[in-house]
Amino acid sequence: LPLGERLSRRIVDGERHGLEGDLDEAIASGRTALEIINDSLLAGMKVVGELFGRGEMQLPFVLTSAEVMKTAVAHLEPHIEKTDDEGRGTIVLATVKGDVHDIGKNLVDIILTNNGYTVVNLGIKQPVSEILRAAGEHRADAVGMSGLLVKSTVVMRENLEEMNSRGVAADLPVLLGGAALTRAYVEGDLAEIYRGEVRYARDAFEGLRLMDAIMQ
Ligand code: B1M
Repeated sequence: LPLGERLSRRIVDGERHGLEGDLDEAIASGRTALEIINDSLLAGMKVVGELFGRGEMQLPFVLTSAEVMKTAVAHLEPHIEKTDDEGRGTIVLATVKGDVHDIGKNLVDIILTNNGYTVVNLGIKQPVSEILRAAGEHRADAVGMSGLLVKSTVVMRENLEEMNSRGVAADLPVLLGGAALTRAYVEGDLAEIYRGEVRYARDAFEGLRLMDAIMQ
């Protein structure tokens, strides 16, 4: 198999043996770390999601694929382009209550951190109380919530309502991302509810663009 397809295949098969060698070869061939992540690794994760969704892959194998994905991203991280800027702003980032998916959130962390933002990454299954506590403690310029489950879209709405009732919305722009969300839901329905700014980020790069806009 060509190298790109081999890397996708490694994610689907959860095959870690020889992974680092293939990643080094891809870098040496002139592909950037982000191209490798976007074109090969995420393509593999997409197949995993489709197989799982069709009942053709069992959960433990999905978990193994996710672990190989994380190993690959960690191996590539030193190669990801970095700006010299620092202190461009602070964002508190979390996967919402009830949701364990964190690969996308951690990519957002890497992209923002490498572009000069301070990211307070709280991890997974975070209740809104914890997110707001951290936002206060770190004087965050924005809050980013990730969630991949359909029920996480409901949790996000409840979180925004809680932020309204605590009176913090006007000062706390919110970025939302994750596979179960749509732009129409976030920038239509949720924007109507939230008494501050709430925006949808399709991917980590849109998260960066939105953060840049917030800080302007
Ligand atoms: Co789960 N899972 N999973 N899973 N899983 C999905 C989400 C699912 C769509 C699979 C499917 O059925 N086809 C489905 C959800 C269905 C639904 O809600 N309607 C599902 C399910 C059902 C479940 C369980 C309930 C299964 C079970 O237990 N029976 C369970 C949930 C547990 C829980 O959360 N309470 C579960 C568990 C798991 C694993 C633990 C095995 C593993 C996660 C491991 C981990 O993250 N550490 C896992 C995985 C890997 C997936 C799929 C296959 C892949 C997700 C992924 O990492 N994608 C997923 C299928 C899919 O998404 N279609 C699936 C790659 C990642 C880079 O993409 O996170 O979307 P993503 O991030 C993108 C953008 O969305 C965006 O940027 C990234 C790209 O640049 N983005 C942001 C994300 N967050 C952002 C935040 C931002 C900005 C952009 O700003 C704040």
